[in-house]
Amino acid sequence: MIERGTNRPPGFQTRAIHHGYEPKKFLGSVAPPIFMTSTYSFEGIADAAAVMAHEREGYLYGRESNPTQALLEARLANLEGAEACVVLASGMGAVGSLMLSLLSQGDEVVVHRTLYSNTYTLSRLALPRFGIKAVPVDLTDPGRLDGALTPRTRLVYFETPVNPTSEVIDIAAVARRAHAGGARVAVDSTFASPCVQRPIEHGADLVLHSLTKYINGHGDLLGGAVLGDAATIEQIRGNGLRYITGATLSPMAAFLVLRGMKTLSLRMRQHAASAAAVAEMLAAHPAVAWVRYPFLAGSREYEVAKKQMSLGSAMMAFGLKSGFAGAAAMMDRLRLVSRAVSLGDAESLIMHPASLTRARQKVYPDTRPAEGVTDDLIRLSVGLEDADDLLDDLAQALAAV
Ligand code: 7XF
Repeated sequence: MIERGTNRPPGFQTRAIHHGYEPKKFLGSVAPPIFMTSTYSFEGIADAAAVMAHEREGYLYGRESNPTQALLEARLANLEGAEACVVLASGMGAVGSLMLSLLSQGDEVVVHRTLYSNTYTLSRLALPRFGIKAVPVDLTDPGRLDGALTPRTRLVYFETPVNPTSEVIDIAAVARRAHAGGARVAVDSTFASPCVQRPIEHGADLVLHSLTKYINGHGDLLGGAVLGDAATIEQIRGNGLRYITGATLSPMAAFLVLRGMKTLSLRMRQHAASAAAVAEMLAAHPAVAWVRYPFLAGSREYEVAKKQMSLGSAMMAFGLKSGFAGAAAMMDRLRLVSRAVSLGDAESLIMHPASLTRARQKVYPDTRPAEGVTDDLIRLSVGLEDADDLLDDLAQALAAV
């Protein structure tokens, strides 16, 4: 029998609903207010000076901070186990603000060879324009990091699980090696959410999220976050957000993310249960050549994932024996699963990166598939529909190929 008392710290789900908010400070309002303001007034010049010097709590201007954002930041930091958080207008707003705040001309950043397509493009095309060298390494083998680190390496940057391959990277093993070489580690944990994986507990210095995905969970806004130690987060807010990107999250979006987060652990449990059923069905299907899902028993991913993820989340990659053409044919037959980019929504979403990349090249000739993204790769974000309905839809679409 567990003794009930008042000393036990509240659990994840309780904190996702309550942390950082006291209704009595806001006329008893159980839902937090949305502060729709671009600027803040002061009693006098001395008062303004006190706020600017962080001697009294207060706000100056909406590009830098807002009380609704501040609540979201406090709650996300608490859930992630980070000292501080800054929220931004999108996941790319977070990636760009982080890179441009922490890296300077002559610096090097080691990146996993496969990244979300626009982070990949940032590392390949944008950072070199500013004299920052991005060095791609296959971090699924953490030992490869040693040969890539130089005295100029400031940062080791990767996603886990990786977009779109669903590879899993050993956070603790990479962090040990990076720290020994004097570099910091930033992990984009978007595919997992803090409910499933908290990279700081495994040695990462900084964590990024696209709030657009699981954390908001309802596919109705864009947002991003960077979490870590207070000094670095202040640097990203004070440089990146304030005068480099200006990528501010709107107060309305901050409110909606707070609302979505109340059900984060409920959703992740359902996402993961359905995804496991789908991954097993795909792995056993005669038309399917391969499946990668972090919690697929017996896989390389699972050996690493079980050390750092409490659930498998719901992102998977698979390929059909009929390759590129088969992927297109199968996807066109789906009735319930939506053909759409993005992930982590209530709706199941499926995409085929190779055909999207080919189409994009007509408008952006510089577009390249990230290394490791094969022509046959199909990426599936398993949603919250009844698992049986998803299994039926996938089975009927696969039956024809
Ligand atoms: O700027 P966004 O909120 O869309 O976030 C960018 C981003 C950053 N990191 C990861 C691991 C991501 O997956 C994303 C966005 N990915 C979506 C996707 O892969 O479908 C974007 C649709 S093109």
